[in-house]
Amino acid sequence: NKYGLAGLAMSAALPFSAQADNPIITDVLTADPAAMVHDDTVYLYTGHDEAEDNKDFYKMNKWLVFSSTDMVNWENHGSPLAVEDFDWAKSDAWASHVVEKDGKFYFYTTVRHDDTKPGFAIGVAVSDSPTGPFKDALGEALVSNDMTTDTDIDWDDLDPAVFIDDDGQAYLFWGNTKARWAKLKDNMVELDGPIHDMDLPDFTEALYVHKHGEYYYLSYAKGFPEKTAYAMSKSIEGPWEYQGILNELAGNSNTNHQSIIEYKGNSYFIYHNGGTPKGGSYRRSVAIDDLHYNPDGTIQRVIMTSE
Ligand code: FUB
Repeated sequence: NKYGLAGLAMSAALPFSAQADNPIITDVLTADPAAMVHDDTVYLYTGHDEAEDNKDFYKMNKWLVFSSTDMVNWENHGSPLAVEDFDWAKSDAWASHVVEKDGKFYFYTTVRHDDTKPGFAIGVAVSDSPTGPFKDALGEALVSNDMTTDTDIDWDDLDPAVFIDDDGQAYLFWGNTKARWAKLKDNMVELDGPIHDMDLPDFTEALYVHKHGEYYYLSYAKGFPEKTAYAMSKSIEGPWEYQGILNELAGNSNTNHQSIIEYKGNSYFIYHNGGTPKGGSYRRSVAIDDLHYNPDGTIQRVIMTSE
């Protein structure tokens, strides 16, 4: 039991949810979780760390997808998409996010552009099934860096997160060092209108947006090594009011990439740590802990569990 004896005593009084021990998947390395609830099932999309050693840098070539209907047992559906599926990309299957619209599934993801453009870019692939296979929707990047301004860096176009509001309008959030957002057109594969910058304290990367009750929540990786911080707003377009730290440093991983969902009446904070034997910053595994809201809409700090 992840809460041990103390947990047994607490569970009589507190609404803890059922879920697997952390890390939730131990037979393959998983990173950068992005979860989607569809048809009463949770689909968990992850990157796949292939580095042999934590002294190496990230070695990531494809994404994986898992599903669960109880947050305890996870079925592995293999790889729905790989870097090689984007003709214009050369490496780095980094963080992604998948959403459903009108029966189609859109897989937004970070890759490194081939040598025709500098640095990272965001691609989008599409499928009729949540488990893929996904196909490149555009044959080119959705967002890529043309390095036209003095402040452009070749790391700034990564870590996409898409939020579809109650009125059907979709928004793309992304960035490293600079936090950005833009509307998406109805076709989900073109930006609609200008790119906006956001000013978030000590922003690093890993933007994620969700809604609960009357509030929108913008969470992100802060500083480095990363903690997860969050801000709240009553409008998806901001302004965002900074609320503080949501999750502390994730064990022995420098990064701490979150996804937040509600499923069967409980809220979950999904992230990665270096929790398997030989785990670390380049050998990460997905973990899940409970997330609790206060009556005023703020979120309690996540209590990370490791067994
Ligand atoms: O997995 C590679 C990168 O590390 C991701 O894009 C970032 O969010 C961080 O988790």
